[in-house]
Amino acid sequence: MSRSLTTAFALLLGTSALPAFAEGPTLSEEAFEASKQLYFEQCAGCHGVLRKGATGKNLEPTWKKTAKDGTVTEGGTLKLGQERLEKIIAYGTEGGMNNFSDIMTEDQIRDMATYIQMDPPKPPEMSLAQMKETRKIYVEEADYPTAPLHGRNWENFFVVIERDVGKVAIIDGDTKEVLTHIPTGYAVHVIKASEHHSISEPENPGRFWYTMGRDGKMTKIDLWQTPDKMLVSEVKVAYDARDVAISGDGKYVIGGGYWPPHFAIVDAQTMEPLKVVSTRGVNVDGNYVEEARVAAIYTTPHEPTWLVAVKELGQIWQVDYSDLDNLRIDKINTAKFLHDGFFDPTGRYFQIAANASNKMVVVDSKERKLEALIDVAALPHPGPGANWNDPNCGPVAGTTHLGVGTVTVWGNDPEGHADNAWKVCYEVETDGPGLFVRTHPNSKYVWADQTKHPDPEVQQSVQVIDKETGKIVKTIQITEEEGNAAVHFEFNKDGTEVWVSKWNLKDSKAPNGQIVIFDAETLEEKGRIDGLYAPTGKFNVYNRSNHVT
Ligand code: DHE
Repeated sequence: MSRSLTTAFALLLGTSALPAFAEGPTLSEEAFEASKQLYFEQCAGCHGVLRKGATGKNLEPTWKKTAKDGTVTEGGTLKLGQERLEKIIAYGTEGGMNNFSDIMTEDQIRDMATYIQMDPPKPPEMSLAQMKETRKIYVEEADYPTAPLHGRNWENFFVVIERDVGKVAIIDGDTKEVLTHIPTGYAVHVIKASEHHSISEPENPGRFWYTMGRDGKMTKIDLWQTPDKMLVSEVKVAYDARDVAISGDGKYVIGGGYWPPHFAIVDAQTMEPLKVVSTRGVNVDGNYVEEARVAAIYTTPHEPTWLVAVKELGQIWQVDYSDLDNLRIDKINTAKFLHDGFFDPTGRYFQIAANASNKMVVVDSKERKLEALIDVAALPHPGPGANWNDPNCGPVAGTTHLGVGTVTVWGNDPEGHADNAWKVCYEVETDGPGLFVRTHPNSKYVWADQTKHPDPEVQQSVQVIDKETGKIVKTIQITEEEGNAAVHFEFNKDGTEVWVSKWNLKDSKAPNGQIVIFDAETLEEKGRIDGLYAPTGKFNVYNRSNHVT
């Protein structure tokens, strides 16, 4: 790990001294610091830096919870004890937690089990002034080209996350050439483009891309530049973050923090931070939440707003960017814990997973209100999501689940098919729990991965569902190489190809990852793009800037 990255983590993780214990589990200072860093890298995303739990369980030494109906429950890692905790970390759980025996050494597992029985250190805050100091400009605005500097079909470029080396690759979707590997934040999570918008849209939607690293670093990429100059600027808006979005008019970028729990609004042209808003608050159950993290953020296609999912509050905040000084935020009560979502084909309804509630939440961005809650299977996780037409239910959408091998499909056309709207149309049983589902309007099929299944053979294969019959028509083994998983899909611009990542989880800093390309019609493999570093998410320029889901 680089020195600057280590410093960034040290900052995130706080400098509080080793908690003193009269009795009870304890670690040497060195082991405590190492576990603190490993916890951030591997555990904090699901369990939270303060360990109060979200996608994963609460990991405080002791906790007491009061439900809405007044029922009190108690628990904690101290109660579970060293031996049980080591087993859970090593082998995972049936509830969807990964096994870490492949990722952590035995000593690391032992120390982690002890670390989580000690009080969590609290990380520092980040002010607007601190964000401003981190801004870097690599290409001056005056040097932005007025037309693409390469003769390539940039609307069919793919922007690909190379997770473990902190880079994104730009791949020409026509020629399959990897044009460049751009340095970004650590383990970029989401990348978004400027998009078409019905009220006021940016010039050349899809030209500028903004990445969000897990370390809160946002980078701006210009696809009209020559590959060596595509990185134009960057700024850090948090210590730990996941999502980013651009305003419909292309003027602002919003970045959401896991820690500090806030969102920051940045000038999309200059990357100058303009405003920071805390997301701490009172959740849908009436309890104050300090670690109220920002999960998905989306631009609403027909309103001058963003939807900001405040995970632990169970609220979607509809943030109106038309007047930053008098920021209007409509706080929409939904369900916990909000995670990932996607719009319906009209761009009015936002469908997002509340994974701890086993529900899909639907928000009406026109009325700025909750539209529906749909009961689905355990831990829904749609990723980019999929919308299509079903012969019986009309327009539908689907999600994979982290907890179970099921794709749930629901009606999503309240205007044309009111009887089916926001009701489950059917479920498809897959071989294993997955992370991502995806389709394209020109394709007959919906693709689902099974990355969360502990059995390598299942984890390495994906399943294809026929939109007409709702049945699985093909299971495709992407790889049989040990330590590799198949993950995430993206179609090319015209929907004739499906790109799947082969992600080497064990040796993730080497250029041994691949993108495997399939013919979207015949489902036959067309070829592989080699030389990629831990490729995970892939984003096609045309599809993402034109709301093709
Ligand atoms: Fe993700 C999207 C959070 C683990 C790859 N992930 C998102 C989004 C959030 C999120 C909030 C945005 C959703 C949206 O825009 O609708 N992800 C988290 C976590 O908190 C979690 C559970 C644990 C963590 O520590 O981060 C987590 N995610 C993972 C992974 O393990 C994956 C497979 C690899 C990785 O990078 O760690 C992963 N997440 C992705 C990808 C997307 C994503 C590729 C974008 C999907 C898309 O096509 O839009």
